[in-house]
Amino acid sequence: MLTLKPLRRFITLGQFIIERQTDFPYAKGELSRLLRDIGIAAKLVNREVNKAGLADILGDMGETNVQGEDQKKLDVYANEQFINALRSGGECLAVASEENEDLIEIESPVSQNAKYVVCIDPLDGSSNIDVNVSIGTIFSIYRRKNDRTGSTTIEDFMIKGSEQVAAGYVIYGSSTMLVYTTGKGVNGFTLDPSIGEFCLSHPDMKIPEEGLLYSINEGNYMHFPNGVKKYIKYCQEEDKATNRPYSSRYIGSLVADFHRNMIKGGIYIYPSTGKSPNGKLRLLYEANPLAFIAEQAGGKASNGFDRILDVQPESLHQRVPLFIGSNKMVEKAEELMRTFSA
Ligand code: AHM
Ligand code: MG
Repeated sequence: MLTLKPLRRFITLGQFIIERQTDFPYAKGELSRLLRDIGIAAKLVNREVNKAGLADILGDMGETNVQGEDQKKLDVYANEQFINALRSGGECLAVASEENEDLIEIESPVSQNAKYVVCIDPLDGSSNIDVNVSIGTIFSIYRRKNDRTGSTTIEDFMIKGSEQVAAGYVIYGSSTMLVYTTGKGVNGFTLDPSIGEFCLSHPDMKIPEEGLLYSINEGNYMHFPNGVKKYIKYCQEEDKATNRPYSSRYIGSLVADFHRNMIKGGIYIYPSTGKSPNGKLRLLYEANPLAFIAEQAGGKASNGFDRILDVQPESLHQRVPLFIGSNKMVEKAEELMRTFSA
């Protein structure tokens, strides 16, 4: 008699979201649908990202000079896809995007009862597109305060990161992954191109407490605060007990640097520099969502002194210094910041 081996069950993103729906405080399926909409847009963006290098030979960018124009178009394309998905999904009231100066209010008949606002960097690290290096999407979801009615304003976005209800990123890399949290741990899904589904591949992700990698653009060294200079020296010093020197790894694509450090253990730093006193990265759609994920995975995210998730936003495109990754490494960097850069 033929005995069938039990099939290993694979779980798609859609199934997982539905199974976990009861974890959410409001459990009416709205947040699940919002996450599903983001997953769908991510697949469309992934399809175009994978074709980026073909733009020249296929000529699908028309008569424009593809160099430079091409990567810009992919940014715009990603922005449009995410906004369209959120608009037609009906669960989102307004979007703050890196690509748009002002917030985008969603006025659609299906969004009358929407309760969520979304912050998004549709295609981060886009200068890496034309050299075929990983790029990403980062998103953050808030529930609008109950007592507010009428049109959405900037006020609806001036909420501390600690109040995010969900956050995630998509990495378009050697494979494409979607990683997200709703405050109950972090789960990662890899896109299986043969079936076009994100499948659970990294359940309950954890950042190692300690790591051996540090990621920072050392070209800006001269302009770093003293605390950061001391931390870099600390990473480079020889010490067998703590496995130093650490290795330096910097892709220049935040999602990719963060993702690698989350899996292997490490720290990513974009500090203030002489030129930009608040660093380069944006609080609402870069630092906050990754900080939420880092904490949910057992790591830490700081501006060098304080928890990122406690920073009060004051504008949509506000910048913030970012120290993020393995708990012990961020703690050490904070200690040196307090001692040498307070
Ligand atoms: P972007 O939003 O314009 O793409 O800029 C953000 C990117 C991050 O992905 C990356 O970590 C950082 O900028 C790299 O900046 P730098 O080239 O100054 O090191
Ligand atoms: Mg960005």
